[in-house]
Amino acid sequence: MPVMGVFPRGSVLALAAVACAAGVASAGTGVNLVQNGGFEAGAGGNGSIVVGAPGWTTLGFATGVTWDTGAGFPGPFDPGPADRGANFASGGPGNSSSALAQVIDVSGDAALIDSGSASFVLSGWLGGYFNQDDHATLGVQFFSESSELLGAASVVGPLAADREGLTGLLQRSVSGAVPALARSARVTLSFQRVAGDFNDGYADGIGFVLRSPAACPGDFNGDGVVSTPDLVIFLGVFGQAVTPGSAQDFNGDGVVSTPDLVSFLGLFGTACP
Ligand SMILES: [Ca+2]
Ligand SMILES: [Ca+2]
Ligand SMILES: [Ca+2]
Ligand SMILES: [Ca+2]
Repeated sequence: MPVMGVFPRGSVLALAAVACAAGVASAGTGVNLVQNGGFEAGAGGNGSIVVGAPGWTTLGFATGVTWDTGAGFPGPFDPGPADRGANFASGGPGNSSSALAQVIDVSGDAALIDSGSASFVLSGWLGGYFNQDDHATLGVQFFSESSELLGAASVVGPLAADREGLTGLLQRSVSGAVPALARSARVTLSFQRVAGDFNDGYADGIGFVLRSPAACPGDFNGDGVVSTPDLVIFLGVFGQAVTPGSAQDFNGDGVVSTPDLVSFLGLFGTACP
């Protein structure tokens, strides 16, 4: 956004430091392991005040902003997630580079990961302002027990041309294999300013999902068969936006819809191996 108010520098730094607790989520497959991926856990700010984001380590002036801030920020009717809630994250005022990061403990899935068959889907709604190329980049790094970097992946959010010059957020994702011996995954949202004073990299709806090909697809309640209770669970999220890679989102497009129903019905009545 082009205009910002007075920036209370001292208090901002103190608040950003307080928000630095590293997030640790319990591991599991088919569910979003990101803590506060929608930035709804804390009150968003108005862009001029840096409030950080609970669950995320704040590097620089990255901060949550409310969707109803106005003043050039993306609003409730601009491109963005259907379930956008009250807040999104931005790069923050008066800086060219900032980030939010959290560490996810995946040691609970060590056996699956070390078998070499675990995969991941990292996703998020990323965006920017008007005709500026300010943008957000979403990445993940995998570390061993001894903090050795084992692998990484990232996806760059849309630039102005990709957004057709519109202020807003578009969904992006990257997927791949989880390296054997990985015990933690560090998810980082980096915000880069290219134009103006405000760092208008924006993000919302961040997801990191582990997937296991050996699991029994369609058996959402884990009782070994794909049957009516699983159908009830499926219908409970039908038509909804979900984190790409969630168990009910068979084709990984971030919404539970007819193609997923076709996949589910193809499994209905089967027993798990
Ligand atoms: Ca949100
Ligand atoms: Ca800007
Ligand atoms: Ca079942
Ligand atoms: Ca789907």
